[in-house]
Amino acid sequence: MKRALITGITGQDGSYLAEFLLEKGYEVHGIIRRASTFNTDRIDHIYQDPHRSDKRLFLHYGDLADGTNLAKLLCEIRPDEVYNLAAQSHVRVSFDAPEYTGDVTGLGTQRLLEAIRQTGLIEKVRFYQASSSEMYGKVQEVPQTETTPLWPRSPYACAKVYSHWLTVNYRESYGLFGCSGILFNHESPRRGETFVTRKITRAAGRIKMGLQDKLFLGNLDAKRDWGYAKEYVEMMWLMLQQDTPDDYVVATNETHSVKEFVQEAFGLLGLDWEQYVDYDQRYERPAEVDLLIGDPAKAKRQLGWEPRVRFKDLVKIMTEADLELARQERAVATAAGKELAATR
Ligand code: NDP
Ligand code: GDR
Repeated sequence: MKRALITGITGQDGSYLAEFLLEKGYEVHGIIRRASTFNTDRIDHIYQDPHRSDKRLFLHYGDLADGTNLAKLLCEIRPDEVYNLAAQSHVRVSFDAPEYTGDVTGLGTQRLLEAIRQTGLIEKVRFYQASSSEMYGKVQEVPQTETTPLWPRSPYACAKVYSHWLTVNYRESYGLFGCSGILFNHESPRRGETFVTRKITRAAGRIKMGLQDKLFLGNLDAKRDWGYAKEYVEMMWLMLQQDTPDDYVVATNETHSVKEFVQEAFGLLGLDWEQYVDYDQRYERPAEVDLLIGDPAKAKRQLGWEPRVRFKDLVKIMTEADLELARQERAVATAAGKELAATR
C-alpha cells in the first residue's frame, strides 16, 4: 500500500486530494494545525474512527513553521509521496502579512524539503509542490505556459516563486523526484469564503434567500482562468506517477472577468447583480494581476489530462451548492426564531 503525506489537508485541495488518494487505496497522512476551534470541516466526512483496524487516514499536528516537527513526522511516516499544499494562500492578505506569508508559503517549503533531505528520504520520496499562476503576475505572454517568464506581483506570489525554484533546485542538486504543478485558479463548493468566486456564490444564495442585502467587491475587471478543484487534484497525483519529474501548467485555457462571474452566478438565480453589488476599495490589491489564461497543452500531451468542467458548469455547481446552504441557514434561523417566540 502506498503512503502519502499531505500538508494543507484541511484546505480545499487537501480535502479533495485526500478523498482521491483514499479511493486509490493509499494510506493517507495529513498535517493539521492546532487551533482553538475545529478546523477539519472539509475532511470530517472521511475521518475514520482511530480504533478501526483498517483505518487509512491519519492526522498529525504540525506546522510548516516548525521544521523539527516536520522531520519527526517524516521519520515516523516514511511516505512514498509528499504533497505540499499548505500555505497562507490569500493574495490580498499577503500584503497585510508579508513576513508571515514569506515564512509559511516560502520558507515552509524549504523546511519541508530540507527535512526530506536530512532524514535520508530524498531518494524514496516523490514530492509535489503547489505552484501558482500568480507567479506569472504582470502580463508578458498569453496564454501562459511552463516557459512564460515569472513576474510576481504580491508577497504571496514572491513566496511561491521561491518555493517553485527550490523544488527545481532540489531536483537538480540532490536528484529529488520533485514536480511543480502551476495551477491556475480552481474553485468548488469547498473554496474558502473570502476568495472571490465563493464570496460571490455565497452572497447570491444568501440574497436569494433573503439573508443578505449587498455584496461588496473590489476590482471587477481582473480576468482569471477558473477550473474545478476536484479535477485539478488528479493532476497532482498524475505528475508523481511518471518516469521523470517535471513541471506542468494546469488550466482550462479560458478566461473570464470577475464581473462575468458575478453576472453568471446572479443570473442563474434570476437576480439582477447590479442591484446588489457595490464597490469597496478595501478589496483592491496594491498591485493587481490583470489577466491569467493558461495553456494546459503539455499536461494533455504528456499525461493525457484535460479539464472537463468549464466556466459555466463551475459557476452552476457552486451557485447551486450555495443556494442549498443558504436554504439550510434560513431553515435554522426560522426554527430558532420559532423557538424564541415560544419562550416569550
Ligand atoms: P486553502 O487556503 O484552502 O488551504 C490551505 C491549507 O494550508 C489549509 O489546510 C491550512 O490549514 C494550511 N496551512 C496554512 N498555514 C499553514 C501552516 N503554517 N502550517 C501548516 N499548514 C498550514 O488553499 P487551497 O486548498 O485552495 O490551495 C492549496 C495550495 O495550492 C496552496 O498552497 C495554494 O497557495 C496553492 N494554489 C491554490 C490555487 C487555487 O486556485 N486554489 C491555485 C494555485 C495554487 P488551516 O485549515 O488550519 O487554515
Ligand atoms: P487570486 O484569487 O488572488 O486569483 O488567488 P481571489 O479569488 O482572491 O481573487 C481573484 C480576483 O478577484 C478580484 N476581486 C476580489 N478578490 C477577493 N478575494 N475579494 C473581493 O472582494 C474581490 N473583488 C475583486 C481580485 O482583485 C483578483 O483579481 C487565488 C488563490 O487561491 C491563490 O492561492 C492561488 O495561487 C491563485 O488563486 C491562483
